[in-house]
Amino acid sequence: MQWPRESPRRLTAVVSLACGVAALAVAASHTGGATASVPPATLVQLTRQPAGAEQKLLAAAGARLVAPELRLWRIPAGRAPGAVAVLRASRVLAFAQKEREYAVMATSDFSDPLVAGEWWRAVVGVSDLTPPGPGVPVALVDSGVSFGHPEFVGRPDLVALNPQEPAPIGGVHGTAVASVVGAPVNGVGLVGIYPQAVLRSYDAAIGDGTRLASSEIVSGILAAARAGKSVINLSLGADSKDAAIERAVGEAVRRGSLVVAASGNSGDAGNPLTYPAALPHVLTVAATDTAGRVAFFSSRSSYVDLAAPGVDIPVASALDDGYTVESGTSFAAPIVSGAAAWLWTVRPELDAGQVAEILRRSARDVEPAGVDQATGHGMLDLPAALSYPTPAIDPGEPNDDVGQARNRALLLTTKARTSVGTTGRVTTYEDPRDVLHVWLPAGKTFSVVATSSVPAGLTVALFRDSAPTVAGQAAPGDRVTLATGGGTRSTLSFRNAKSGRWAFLVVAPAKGARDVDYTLRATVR
Ligand SMILES: [Ca+2]
Ligand SMILES: [Ca+2]
Ligand SMILES: [Ca+2]
Ligand SMILES: [Ca+2]
Repeated sequence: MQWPRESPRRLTAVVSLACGVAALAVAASHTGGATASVPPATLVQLTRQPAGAEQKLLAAAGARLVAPELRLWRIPAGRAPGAVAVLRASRVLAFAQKEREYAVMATSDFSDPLVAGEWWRAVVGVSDLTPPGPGVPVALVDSGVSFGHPEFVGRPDLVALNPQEPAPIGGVHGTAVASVVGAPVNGVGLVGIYPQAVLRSYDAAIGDGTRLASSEIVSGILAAARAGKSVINLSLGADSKDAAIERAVGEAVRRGSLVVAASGNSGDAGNPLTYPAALPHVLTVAATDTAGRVAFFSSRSSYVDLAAPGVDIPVASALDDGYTVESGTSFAAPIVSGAAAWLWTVRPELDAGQVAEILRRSARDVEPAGVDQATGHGMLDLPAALSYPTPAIDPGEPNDDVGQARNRALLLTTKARTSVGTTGRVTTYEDPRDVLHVWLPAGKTFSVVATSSVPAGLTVALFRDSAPTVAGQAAPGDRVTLATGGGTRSTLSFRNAKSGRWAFLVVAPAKGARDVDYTLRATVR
């Protein structure tokens, strides 16, 4: 289901979307056309004070001395090429460049008339921030975007990943979600959390635009993932696990994208686990209301990572090219997706896992205290995220079972590499274990020392290479040995009396531990 409230819940492989209603009537008006462009002047810096002939040349070209201490001159467009050529020939030119135009960096004075109603802006801390220019994209796998809506017509950096089903039926939900992420500062309607976001839209809706098939969602996630790293927003869900979507999410994570999903709107309707919200490696977003409380409909589970506003959110409406107000975790997720893309754009050295971890850890705790099933780590706090320290890298995800580790050759030690250190992180619900291939040479002792960020935080074990799984159903006989230790340090040691062979090293949170950062060193002697 897509996640506004009034939708009928669907428990089948078809995932549905729907929109709440309540029109917020607004007359959208276009701003004036672009001003005619004037050819830019040229700025030149001289290597020394100009001699007499050069002074005459500059005067004849209408040049103006901009900064005497820099010997920097501004030459009007028409005369510049000739003057620059002469100065260059005289070896007196340090550089020449076109005059550039810079945008003002004003914030909070958007003239877009509905901004005053966007109560959520202050809650997540963006009211006083200057959003960045285009950067890491937000990919929407949804019902398509109405490219003709006043917020999107002519908008730069809006890319269709497949043909978009036209309004009025298709595209209603997708257009609303897109506006929450990236409605531009254009004097019209709303402003999204990241107004210059690069938006990519995959229309995964069938027919009336309120139901999404697994295959279409998979195609959308993969199209987004193939296009390069992005934040993939999934404001959709169903309450049965879907192996196809799980694989697609895994592939998107492998390719370096961050997947964000709405937690679901069934909090007051039996609160079933919903997917993809309850898949590992998905940043799961709950919804709060205008009073800062968890929305009654917001689905609760241990998979919830953080919360964002999701009640009475002003959005663009594809039905009438106007605006409306919507509620649902569908509209909380894109606030987080836009925030993630913003953070990633200004801190491009982060990987997807680090972006997710920063958003979780920097979230503002809300009632009840501590990590909880309603809001996870708490309310999205973008200013806190932007300055949050960089967490350790957790390489090679997803690597949660032997299949992923085997297929991707996630090697820790090899025949040639017998001493290796790495960092990582395991999180009970988001990243239940890290599985790495290790080489056990004949007659040698393989050892691991693992240090965890919390006391007794880790289970470290060695499994046979033939083990079909190391998850809950693993056969006891497949486990070769288990680490021992107390405090924050676990040690594992195994002497291989047989011929050289591969094995799997498995790192998981110990019972009772939840978020564990670790460092690990493996050696062979
Ligand atoms: Ca706008
Ligand atoms: Ca999650
Ligand atoms: Ca990990
Ligand atoms: Ca893992």
